Amino acid sequence: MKFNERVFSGMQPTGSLHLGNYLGAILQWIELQKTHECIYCVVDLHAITVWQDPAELSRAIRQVTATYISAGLDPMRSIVFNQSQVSAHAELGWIFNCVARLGWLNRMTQFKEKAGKDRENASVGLYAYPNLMAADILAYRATHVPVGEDQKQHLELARDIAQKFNNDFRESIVRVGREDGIFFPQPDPVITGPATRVMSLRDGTKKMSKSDPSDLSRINLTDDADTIARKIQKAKTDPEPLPSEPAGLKARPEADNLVGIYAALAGSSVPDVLAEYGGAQFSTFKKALAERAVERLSPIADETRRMMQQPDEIDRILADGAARARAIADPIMAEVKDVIGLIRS
Ligand code: AQP
Repeated sequence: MKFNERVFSGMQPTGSLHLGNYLGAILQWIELQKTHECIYCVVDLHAITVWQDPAELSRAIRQVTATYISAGLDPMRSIVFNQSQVSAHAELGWIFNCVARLGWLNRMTQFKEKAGKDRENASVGLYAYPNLMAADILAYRATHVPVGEDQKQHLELARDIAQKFNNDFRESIVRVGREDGIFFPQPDPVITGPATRVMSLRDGTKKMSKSDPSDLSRINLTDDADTIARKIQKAKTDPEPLPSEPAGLKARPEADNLVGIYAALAGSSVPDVLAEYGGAQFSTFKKALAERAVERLSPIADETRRMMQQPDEIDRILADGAARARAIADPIMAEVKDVIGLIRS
């Protein structure tokens, strides 16, 4: 069966969204909503795989929602909601815990990074996180998932889960009326943002991340103009001037990262940026980069702050999105239960 194209993606309310989230994912989300049916989720059930302060979690769910909309997502056109309001995610997540194999999850590098040395003390949820992510996508039979580079492995796992479910239940899938025996599509990652892997401003070999203890490592989408400029000014660099060709960025991770960010923000390319700034000192380049970043990002921060003054309006948007999401996911979940042989009311 040919599945209709449908886009799903989400972000965790584990802190303020940052430049990596914006360039790696949100910009594609905005493009895709012009041409596709899109479902954009605040994945709060993923957030609680590590400890979250309850009051801060509620605030972060609203703030991520406000940032999505301030950055350009249209909640009338796209479905915008938080994951825990739609029970299909948790239900299908459990079913996928029973489909996925331990060996598959043992290979997930993000779990290894996030659990670190204290693996025995990590939550079971953190380990099973990729199964819930597969459920997020497949509860809507989504076919396209715009993400940053770091999510590629999880997407491959989602494809494996879809395939195994289709194989394990083939006869039953045919019995419920799907003659080709294919129940779930194999979702495709869309990793085409202007900067699919934005690195930390303090260490060009580490991904820019919400959970980095140093706030100087990232530009938050809620930072004001002065903070953005200060963080760029303090960004780690090396003593050499900028090269004139991309080959000169090799083995210079911090320079590579800053030039990539500039190109992405300016809608230009790395060779063009180097043609303009080759030979320049970082002090000059950082000033230009800060101007670009402030011009692009501070309107998002201003609008997010304005929206956060009206939490009831944000909650209304989330409730409306959740109702529209349930209208898609609930019939699919009913069919999943029929396929598995679970009795439903
Ligand atoms: N540095 C990055 N560069 C490009 N894309 C990125 N993404 C995240 N960081 C970068 C993309 O943003 C989307 C949402 O990510 P998430 O909120 O689900 O969590 P994450 O990937 O784990 O991001 P963080 O910032 O590192 O969060 P914490 O620290 O809480 O784990 C995804 O599409 C991701 O690829």
